[in-house]
Amino acid sequence: MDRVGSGIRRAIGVNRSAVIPPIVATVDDMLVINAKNSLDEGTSLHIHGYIYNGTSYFDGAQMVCGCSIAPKSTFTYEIPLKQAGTFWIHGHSNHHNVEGLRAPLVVQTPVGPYSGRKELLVAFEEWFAAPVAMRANATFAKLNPKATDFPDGIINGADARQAAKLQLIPGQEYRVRLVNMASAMWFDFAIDGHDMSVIEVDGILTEPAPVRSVRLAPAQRASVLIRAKPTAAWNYRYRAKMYTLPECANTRYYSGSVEYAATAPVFGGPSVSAPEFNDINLVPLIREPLIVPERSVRLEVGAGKFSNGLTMHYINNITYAIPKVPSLYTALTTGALARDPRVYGPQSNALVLRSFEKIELLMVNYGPLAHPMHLHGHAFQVVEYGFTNGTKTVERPRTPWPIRRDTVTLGPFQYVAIRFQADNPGMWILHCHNDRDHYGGMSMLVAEAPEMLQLTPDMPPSISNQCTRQGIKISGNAAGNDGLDMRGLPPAPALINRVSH
Ligand SMILES: [Cu+2]
Repeated sequence: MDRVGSGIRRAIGVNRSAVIPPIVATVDDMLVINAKNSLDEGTSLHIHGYIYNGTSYFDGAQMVCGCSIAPKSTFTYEIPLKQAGTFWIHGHSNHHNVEGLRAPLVVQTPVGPYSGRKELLVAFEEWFAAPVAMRANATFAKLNPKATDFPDGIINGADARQAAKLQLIPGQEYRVRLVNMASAMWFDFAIDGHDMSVIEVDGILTEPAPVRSVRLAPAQRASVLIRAKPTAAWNYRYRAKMYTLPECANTRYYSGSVEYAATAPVFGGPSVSAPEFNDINLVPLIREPLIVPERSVRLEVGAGKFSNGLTMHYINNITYAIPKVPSLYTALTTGALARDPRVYGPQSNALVLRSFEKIELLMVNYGPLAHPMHLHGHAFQVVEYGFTNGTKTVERPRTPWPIRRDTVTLGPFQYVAIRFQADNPGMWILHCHNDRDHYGGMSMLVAEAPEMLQLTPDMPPSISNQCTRQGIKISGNAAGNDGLDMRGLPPAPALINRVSH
């Protein structure tokens, strides 16, 4: 069905609704999702930002931590909600995320530094008119968004041009949760005439940081505190700017009503003055000292022509392709070889981490487009932003306790350094959250402590049942063979030349 705009294409909904309502839960709840796949292809669900400690098989990344849910079958996710904060659930198979299989997940905590406030939720999405397959095939010949390919904005499930109003009660303090569920669009959010302080990014609480507006890359979340006016004399507007990085001429400006009283006039004065938003300046409430890495791994992302004739995305010259055996089963069934990155196949682009290793990933982008890079299984420290073309100085946290988050902007001609400790055994995927880049191959396997995974208790039988139902092997290397024999898998195509976009 056509959600917004002029294009007619498939949208994936849930329970016969194209708009999937937010899920609101309390920390320590058990989230049970009884999923029935009515599609004619496999699907899976991922809670973005959840670390799935001990339950990595529920992470949902297709052919990484298990198989997708077979068509016309059912699968139950049981996820203990250990992390409070603002998250979202989305499809992690095929292109189901950009086809609309996505919803906010708010995990509240009854006691906490910012608990007890009234809450509002503003969820952003974009909707491309062109069918997903067409966009994916057109790939990468012209990645710069053109007018015909620029999406419409969606705010709280509705056309952003008629954005939902936010209702405020005078004198109250509000926590406004912001979720960017878009694939390619950045969103800035601001409210006219109100002071606003960031208190959360990506499920990590922060010291209150006054800002003029909040910037959300695709897949990022934030919470802001706002104090409602003492009287209902005026109504106000909130502002949402939807754009690509770098910005192009199609940037869209949306606004909605911040309403105190139905009949009050709209305040037209200037916005508040506050610092610009920059996530590296945020200080987490729960401080973890700067990690001193034992190893720094450089990851260069980009796009290029490959020897198979296609233009695809890569990390370190490898364009990701899913293996024949889910990587988790490879880790569980190959013994000591599970620590050899080659066992995960020529296109898994595996980085094997030792248990509790302190690691730095230095992500480098020589291209002119931005990539929202996301790592499953961790909230990582953001320790440095800088430019690869030497145009600007580097930015580092102003404190010894860097902000942590799960998605970071790798800007045009920029690098970003992130650090984390390998304390969460699992087969995690690191990927660009722009759907087109992700499925173009800008993705890699972070095989974290496979030897620890081999010691963990058995998985629920429902995990392997989904594989066997679809004829997918659950043992052996990426090709389903013994040792490093990759017969049956295509060899990784070689990068011929980089393309500039
Ligand atoms: Cu990207």
